[in-house]
Amino acid sequence: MMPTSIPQQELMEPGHTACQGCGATLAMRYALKALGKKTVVSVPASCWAVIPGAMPNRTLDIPMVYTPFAATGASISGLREALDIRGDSDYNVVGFAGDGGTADIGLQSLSGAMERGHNVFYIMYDNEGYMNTGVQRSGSTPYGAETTTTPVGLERNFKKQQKKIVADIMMAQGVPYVATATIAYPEDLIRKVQNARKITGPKFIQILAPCPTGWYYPPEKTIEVSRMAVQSRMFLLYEYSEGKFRLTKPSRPVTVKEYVQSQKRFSHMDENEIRILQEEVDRRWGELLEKESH
Ligand SMILES: Cc1ncc(C[n+]2csc(CCOP(=O)(O)OP(=O)(O)O)c2C)c(N)n1
Repeated sequence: MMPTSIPQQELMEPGHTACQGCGATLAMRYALKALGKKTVVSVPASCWAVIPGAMPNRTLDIPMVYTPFAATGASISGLREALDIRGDSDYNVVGFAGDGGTADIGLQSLSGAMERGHNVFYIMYDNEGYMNTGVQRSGSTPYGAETTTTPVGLERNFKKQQKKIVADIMMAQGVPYVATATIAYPEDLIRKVQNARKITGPKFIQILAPCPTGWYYPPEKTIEVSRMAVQSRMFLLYEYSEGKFRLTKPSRPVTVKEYVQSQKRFSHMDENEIRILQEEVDRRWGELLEKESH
């Protein structure tokens, strides 16, 4: 049973084609609960372009537009303006894109849509890699992770760059509503989408969506891994609304070491590499605490 604060309406049906334990399916399911039936979703090339299934099957009880990989921001801009001209201003227009489609190839299109101030939602489901095409690294992949384009092997060629955090970029750009969420905390996720609905203008939400296939952990551990990401502060939950910033403090903190040990993508990391990751986590935590105090 869902807690009563969570809308009972289901706009995602069973029978999708996602992997077992897919975090991205829950991200969509919870987001749609908060958005409601009057919603149009634009999805670029990604896992979510495949999850609804091939015609005549479908998984979503709302209209969905398939969009070129780089064009989610442009697509939702056009959908919004067209719906407004038609008098359908009460529809939510939502871009729902992966981290590759957001942090990398779609960033200019996203930034443009936000800057023009369209009344749209952009939801980035962050599985920290290009998962649909076989687990390649993205800008949003964390430091230390092994992917198929950062294979460890003898040269220890894991990802050497720190995670690019798109939500932080959106705050820096002055987007009126920016939040992060993850599927282990559905009430928080749904409340944030509901809060975003109160704002007329661009809204950006980044949802961490663990991926058993690409992070190499057993599928039944998805919620646990999602929770540990928050408790280890590897993924920080925050809400930035019209200039006010609020950071969630982990209730049962765990170390970055405990978090990385839960997934095989980090299994090659030595003490020094884990320390580099922990230091970055501590640095960013300090930075965001400081931001909250202003
Ligand atoms: C212009 C262009 N380049 C490459 C592709 C191939 N492609 C399709 S999905 C995808 C990966 C998407 O990654 P992400 O946005 O992170 O979503 P995920 O697959 O993880 O859900 C790629 C590279 C494409 N469809 N179009």
